[in-house]
Amino acid sequence: MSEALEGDRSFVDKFPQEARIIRSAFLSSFFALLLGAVFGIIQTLHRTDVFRGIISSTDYYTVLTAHGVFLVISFTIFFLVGLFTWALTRSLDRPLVNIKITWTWYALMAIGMTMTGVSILAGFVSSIDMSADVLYTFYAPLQAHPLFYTGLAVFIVGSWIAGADWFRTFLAWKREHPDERIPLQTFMVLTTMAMWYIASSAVAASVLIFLLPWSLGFIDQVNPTLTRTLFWFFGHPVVYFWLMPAYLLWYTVLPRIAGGRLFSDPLARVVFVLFLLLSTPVGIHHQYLDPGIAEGFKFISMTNTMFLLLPSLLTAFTVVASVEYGARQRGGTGLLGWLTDLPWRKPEFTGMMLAGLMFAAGGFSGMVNAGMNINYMIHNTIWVPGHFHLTVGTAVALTFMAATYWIWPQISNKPIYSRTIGLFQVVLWFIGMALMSNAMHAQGIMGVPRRTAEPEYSGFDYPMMFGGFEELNIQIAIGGTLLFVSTVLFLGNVVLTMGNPKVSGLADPLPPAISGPDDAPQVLDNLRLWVGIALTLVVLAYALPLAAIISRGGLLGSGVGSYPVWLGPAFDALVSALTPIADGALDAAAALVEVGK
Ligand code: HAS
Ligand code: CU1
Repeated sequence: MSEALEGDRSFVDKFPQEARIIRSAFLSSFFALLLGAVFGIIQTLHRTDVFRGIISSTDYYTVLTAHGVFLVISFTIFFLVGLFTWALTRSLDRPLVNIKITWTWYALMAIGMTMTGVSILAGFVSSIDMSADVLYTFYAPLQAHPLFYTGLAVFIVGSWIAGADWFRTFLAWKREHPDERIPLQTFMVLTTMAMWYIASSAVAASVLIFLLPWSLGFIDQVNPTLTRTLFWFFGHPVVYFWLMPAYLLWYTVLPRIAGGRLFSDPLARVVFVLFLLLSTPVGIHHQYLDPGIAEGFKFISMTNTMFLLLPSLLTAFTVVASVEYGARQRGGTGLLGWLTDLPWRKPEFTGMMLAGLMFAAGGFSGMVNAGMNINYMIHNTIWVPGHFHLTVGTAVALTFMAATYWIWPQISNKPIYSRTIGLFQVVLWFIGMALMSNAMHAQGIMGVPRRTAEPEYSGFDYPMMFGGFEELNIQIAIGGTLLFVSTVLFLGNVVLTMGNPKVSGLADPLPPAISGPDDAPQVLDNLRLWVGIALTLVVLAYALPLAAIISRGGLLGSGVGSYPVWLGPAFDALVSALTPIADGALDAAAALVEVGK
């Protein structure tokens, strides 16, 4: 198996060109993290009325858009492309097919994100006629400057080329190893990217067909329900696009750090296949309160969402079992006594474990969100930001930071500047997030709205006693401040690490799973089959709702007809060109029938 052949040479010794691109992707990701953190602390202090002197209320939405886009699109996806490049190259034990293509997609993503970022930040400068205060869920009726949408399109195309780069490299490997099972990390990369192609197609269509032409003035209006639905078609699976790299780390790296091995390779494959199948046909669970979508479609989406809990519940089992195996290898005993035999002093271990622990809580608030009737209580309240700061904001972000302490030395040959600061930083994140997200959930149940600069509406009194609105605001402000400090410590540690001298001997090869790929049924590796089923499920879940939305509201909104004006003549021309062909075919068929008689 190529997975086991790494020896003592670190990743950068073996693949210096790939290591460079991975470092670049990580640094882009960390730069976005810095920007996101700055906007995060500004809005926390503003919202909670601790300090409202930095921005005006109207700038709040520019801050919120910058915070969201830089963190959930830029920080996460740049980290993902770096991590996947590492995982694929490492597990196939071969370089990428053409490093020029690799630099091309990286450049496209960087240029695209810069365009989008500039259009958002321009919103702060009143003398520039450009803004993009549309939040990271950029559907109509909010409208951004064309630069925002163009940048996003370029960024997404970059990510598509990245996927193609990895698929091509895999196919080259397959030709050299026709009889081998797909290495686990590569399997995870490929299934995640297959899911991403399906999911991102809808948002690309929404941007290119509707939002960009609308913002350029080519069309006067769009159908808001349609752009919302296309956004959420993408908007739910994108959360697994953030989560699956974290799962890759939990499955393949965390057991190693714990001193053990992955419990079951086949189960890990099943989990990634389930995500490929089920991530997309559930997006309507973000639209339970939208008018214009029939209850029945919402119910189907809810049912699919409940099935989608399965891969995460399987993950909770497999990852904890693998960590327990590691602890017992290190001499751990007892029902829970083994927990004390784990390497809690390692920031990479403690960070990932705390991320997992918080994800258990985030998963439960996700289950609450997913129930149609309970959702009515928490939708559009600050409960929802509470939920996603546990999931993307901790399960994913804290795992990425923790993993950096393990992976960075291997892609640079430089030891981490301070592992003690690293440990302090990950624990600080956990404490900060426990305070902030718990208080957000509690305020949400009181009805405190999300996405609101000053949530104290006049004439509406929130409970003020202990555990009430004011006290929870203090928890949010303290929590948010701790998170900001934690981010600064993380980034400072990375920068100081880059200044360290190079050393050798930092390789940390990954061991094979206890139950290896040969125990997994061959059909699991049949990606064509799974993509086929995934597409079928998407059609089943979305064909009717989309048809209903378009037939009721028109492609471009009511009163504009069901398709753009220029499509009318084009359609007529197509019909008149096809009619003779169809007539000819009918005549031929009739003749054939005659002959057959
Ligand atoms: Fe969610 C809203 C439902 C997971 C992110 N979600 C959001 C939004 C975001 C987001 C960003 O159904 C807001 C969007 C917006 O701006 O409007 N979500 C779910 C469900 C899950 C779920 C059912 N969400 C995620 C993940 C995210 C994420 C993952 C990011 C990465 N979410 C919803 C719904 C809404 C929603 C509704 C709409 C709400 C509304 O009304 O607006 C599930 O996938 C969760 C399954 C997870 C579990 C947990 C398993 C536990 C594990 C831990 C293992 C432990 C370890 C450590 C390793 C069942 C795997 C052990 C440690 C020791 C010490 C022993
Ligand atoms: Cu969702």
